[in-house]
Amino acid sequence: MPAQPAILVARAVFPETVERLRQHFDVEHNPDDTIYTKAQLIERLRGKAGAFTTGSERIDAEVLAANPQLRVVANMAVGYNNFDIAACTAAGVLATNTPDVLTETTADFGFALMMATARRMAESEHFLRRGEWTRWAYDMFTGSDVHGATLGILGMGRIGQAIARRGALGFGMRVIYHNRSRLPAEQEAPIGARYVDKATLLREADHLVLVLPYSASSHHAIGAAELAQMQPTATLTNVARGGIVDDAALAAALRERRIAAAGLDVFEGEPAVHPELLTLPNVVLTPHIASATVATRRAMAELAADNLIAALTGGTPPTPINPEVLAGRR
Ligand code: 8YV
Repeated sequence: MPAQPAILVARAVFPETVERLRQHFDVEHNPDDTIYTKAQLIERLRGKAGAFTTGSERIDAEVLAANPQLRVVANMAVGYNNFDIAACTAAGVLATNTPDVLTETTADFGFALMMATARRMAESEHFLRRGEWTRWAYDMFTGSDVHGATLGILGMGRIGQAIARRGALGFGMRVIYHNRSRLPAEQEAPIGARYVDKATLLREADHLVLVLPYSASSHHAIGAAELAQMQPTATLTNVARGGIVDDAALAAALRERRIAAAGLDVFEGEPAVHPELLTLPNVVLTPHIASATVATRRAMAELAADNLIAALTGGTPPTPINPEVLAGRR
């Protein structure tokens, strides 16, 4: 029997997924869940035809040049800012991600984080746990309404639209959005979404939610200048990527109450968190868990495995990022 292709599963993942991959490949996996340095990643990839990666593995020209035998990198994430796609394509390496399977779960979490931020749920819970709740007061933890408010979405892709649906159809919110391109009218109509320029979005949103991909052009899309355009009563929620928000500028705006509150699931330089954010009461902080339900993480792992298996066994990978690589192989 010919030897099976070798692959690296770069982070710990469901044992069932590793078992499934073993039916097709000679698998090196990482049950200790070590986060590899670049040198370690290069070393582990030696002789591997494929890699199962997560956001913590950066696949760039150097990693690819050191491993010319590599044919596919399958990310267990919809975001792929950890991949240099141009370098992958130039090296003839197929890159894949996991869209769709996490859309609704991530939208649930984005909406929940926005609500927790508007209604001060974390701050009031901490107050209660500290034993400071001794009586009712008319203005105790008064926040801002979500129902009927203006929901602003920056980045109206699949997840942005799913959050907009929740706001419009479930909470009677007025939806405004800004995106690289405007949605077709038939997608705007059911949720009454109005396309606006970025300045209008910043000025009019009561609750601004960020759901855009991270790239050089979205780096610090929300910085001091943008925060200054928001209403002092507004909230900001980020379930996209760290680096889209200038966390130091956000901490200053929250400290000076130039915006009311923020909800953050992602951070610049995570898992490190800007130290001032940790000291502020008006920010809800979660550790990059928007896609974290058991069912969705399983679906993400399975889709990454589907891509890897198809790419290395002559099938059609379901969710390629650079399908031109496949066309070039035929
Ligand atoms: C992942 C995510 O958990 O899919 C994404 O883009 O941010 C999360 O769902 C994370 O990237 C780990 O790969």
